[in-house]
Amino acid sequence: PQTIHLKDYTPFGYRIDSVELTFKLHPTATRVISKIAFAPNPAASDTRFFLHGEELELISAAIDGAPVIPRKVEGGIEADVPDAPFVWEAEVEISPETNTALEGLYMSNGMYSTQCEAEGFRKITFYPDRPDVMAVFTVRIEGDQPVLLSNGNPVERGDGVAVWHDPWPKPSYLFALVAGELINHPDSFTTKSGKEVELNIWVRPGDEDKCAFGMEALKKSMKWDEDTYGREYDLDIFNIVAVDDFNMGAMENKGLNIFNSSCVLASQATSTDANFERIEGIIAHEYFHNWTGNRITCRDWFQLCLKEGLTVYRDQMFSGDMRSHAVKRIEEVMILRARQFREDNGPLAHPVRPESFVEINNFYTATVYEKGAEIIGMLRRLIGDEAYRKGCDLYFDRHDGEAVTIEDWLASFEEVTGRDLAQFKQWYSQAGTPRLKMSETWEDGALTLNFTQTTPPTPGQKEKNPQVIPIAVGLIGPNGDEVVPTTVLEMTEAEQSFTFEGLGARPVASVLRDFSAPVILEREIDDATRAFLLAHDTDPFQTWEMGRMLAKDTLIAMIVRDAAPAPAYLDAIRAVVTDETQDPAFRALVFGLPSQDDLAQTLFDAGITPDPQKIYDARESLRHTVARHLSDALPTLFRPTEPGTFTPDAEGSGRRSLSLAALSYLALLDGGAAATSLFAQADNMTEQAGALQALLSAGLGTSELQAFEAQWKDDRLVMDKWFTMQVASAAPDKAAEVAEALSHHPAFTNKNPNRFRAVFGALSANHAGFHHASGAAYKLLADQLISLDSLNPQITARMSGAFETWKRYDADRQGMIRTELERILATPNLSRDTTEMVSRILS
Ligand code: BAL
Ligand code: ZN
Repeated sequence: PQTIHLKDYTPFGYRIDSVELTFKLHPTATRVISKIAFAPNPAASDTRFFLHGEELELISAAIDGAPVIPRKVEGGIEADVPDAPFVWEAEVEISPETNTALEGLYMSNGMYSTQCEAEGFRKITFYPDRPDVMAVFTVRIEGDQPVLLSNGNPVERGDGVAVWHDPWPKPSYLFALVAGELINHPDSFTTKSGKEVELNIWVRPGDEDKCAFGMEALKKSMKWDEDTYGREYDLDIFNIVAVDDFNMGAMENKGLNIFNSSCVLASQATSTDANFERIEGIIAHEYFHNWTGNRITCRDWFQLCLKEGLTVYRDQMFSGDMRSHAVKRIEEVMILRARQFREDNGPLAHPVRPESFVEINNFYTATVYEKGAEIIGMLRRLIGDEAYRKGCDLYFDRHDGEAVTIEDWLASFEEVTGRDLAQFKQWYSQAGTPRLKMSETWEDGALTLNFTQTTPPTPGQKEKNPQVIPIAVGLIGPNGDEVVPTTVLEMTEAEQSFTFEGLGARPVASVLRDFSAPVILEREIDDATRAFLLAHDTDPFQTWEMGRMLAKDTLIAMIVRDAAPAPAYLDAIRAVVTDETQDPAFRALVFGLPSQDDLAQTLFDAGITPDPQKIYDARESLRHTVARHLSDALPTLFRPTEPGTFTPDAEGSGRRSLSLAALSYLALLDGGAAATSLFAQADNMTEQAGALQALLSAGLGTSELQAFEAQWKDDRLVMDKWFTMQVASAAPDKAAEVAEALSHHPAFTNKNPNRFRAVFGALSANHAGFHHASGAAYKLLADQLISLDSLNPQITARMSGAFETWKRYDADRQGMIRTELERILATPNLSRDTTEMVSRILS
């Protein structure tokens, strides 16, 4: 397969003045008729007329009305065209029903849906399928489905036909079409300039009672983007459609967002608090793309972070405003460390703006998304809120309707601040997580913080330069009062010191407040100082971090030295979780233990080969110790929601997360009595599933599992939870067996990405089970990936990332994983997606 390089970018030789598409829908023989007005692009030197096209049967083509036979070339067609404006017409046939890759136009439960990002439009018709070619589309859909949707505003609706016109120029990856028997949940929104917008969430019959929460989230997002970024919606209608078979979470197609049903359908009975929070965030994310992605898009796919990092940052801020910034920030850091740091530490490490790719679908990564968002947060921290908003305004004004680059984005901020952002730009080009080492000196009332930064080598990048690191610091006096409030130190050198003078007594430094940069802070700090900061720091991230460090050190000592759990940890955790003055959601986060994967990486970083079984045993042992240590407090902390009072907001969700955290410990002490009774009484999925989870993780719950299946067998999304919970809670020596058995369950299918992930995503997330010494889980996952690849390469490639940490482990495990990866790679006709991923993992 061909490698594509950022440095080779050249503009397309033609611009497009208009696109007219007609779809004559048929499950196996849909006809797509295109009429596209091209004109030579004066800014381009390459005049080759190449149109992408894959899996298309060409019926006819014409240029300015004269039939032509285009030349077939790799990935598409070529034709000789006039050196003046001309009209290209083509008719192609495609087969949505047999499209299991879920890219292009496909069928899901009898409805037609599309997914075009990144390069799916080329499976719909011949077209310059690249983000820098923006055009105005008119779409006619002919089909006997009652609902026929596309982008933009409706212009005609008749029997078996609908015409849509999108006045805003867009790249082909934002094209969408939906046709099916759907029911809408309607509403409306009046924009700040008084424009009335029709809103709809379209779902399959039976799901109409699961739309209200998503609709409220959409209206809040529309208002928030007006208030916070001055961005108003720009069409007469905004449609969201829920689709069961979908590779991603959701897609921001202009005016017609298509959602994985798991990311939009919500109800008290079927969705957990975590589902509600995620749905609110994803609805916001896709809506915010209307400006950051759609009105201003990416010049090429190397700039993916331009829209994704920025839009993730925007949805994070939105969720913080809707819920709690403190809790949200801690959750973001947990995700960043679990996914992005893990990626940065292994063979798949890549810059936020990669320099080459074989298959762009493999770069929708935690690095592009989450680290991309961290970069925006750092930029804002460095320049301040006011300059950030001014820079955004300038960016929107200057580039509306354009396809741009990271350089264009940064130039707006350089202009409003007068700063040179050249060094800052390295965050986009340099892969790897910087290690920030800190030491302190105290002399004559002055505290000096000495920092050094290094970034380890990553694939293709041996040498690293110093980054610009904003380090938010506060100082806490010996009596627990804050003597210096949060100050942002700007580190630009490999080694740099910062002094705070005029201090009466030696304070304790609270460093990297709010996780002000995506780095690993290495600092000599004893348990007493951690406990002090845990009790007195004004920064919620730091207090949580101190608790997490205490937990981690305790676990590492238990794993490495068979030590007993540290009293400092047990006392600290008791103090926080029983402190009624603190937010229950925050207390629940402090209650949580570091993941087994996190512990494995920590051991590896310390030069110790992680033993997954030992990690599992130590964590289980600590769970039992914590349960006994808090046995008096657990019954009070476990506070089920009063029947009939459930609300899916931050307050209710925080209360339940603390209560369920307590329940999972309680289940280790009371033989599952409290969890069994909650399972029977809960009137919401958070507590029903939470109770079942508590039982399963205490080795109980067999009859509840059966009852859960009997109750929910007809609800696909709830059944995904049923599949996941069993694999996630299986003992290390049983995980592969459980996953294998579930793969033969009549409700298992590898054609539905959610169901496949429910079982095999859970298997790879069950650390001790996946890495069990037998190698059974490695082999099972490889077997599954091999059979999935010919159906759905995107999901196969993504899930092969389960093996990305393989070099952490002992020689036996490495040998077994290598065998499986090589077996996958040797599969005849393996997709480009999976070939690239597995080759990178092996390299
Ligand atoms: N653009 C792909 C899905 C998302 O990030 O919104
Ligand atoms: Zn996005």
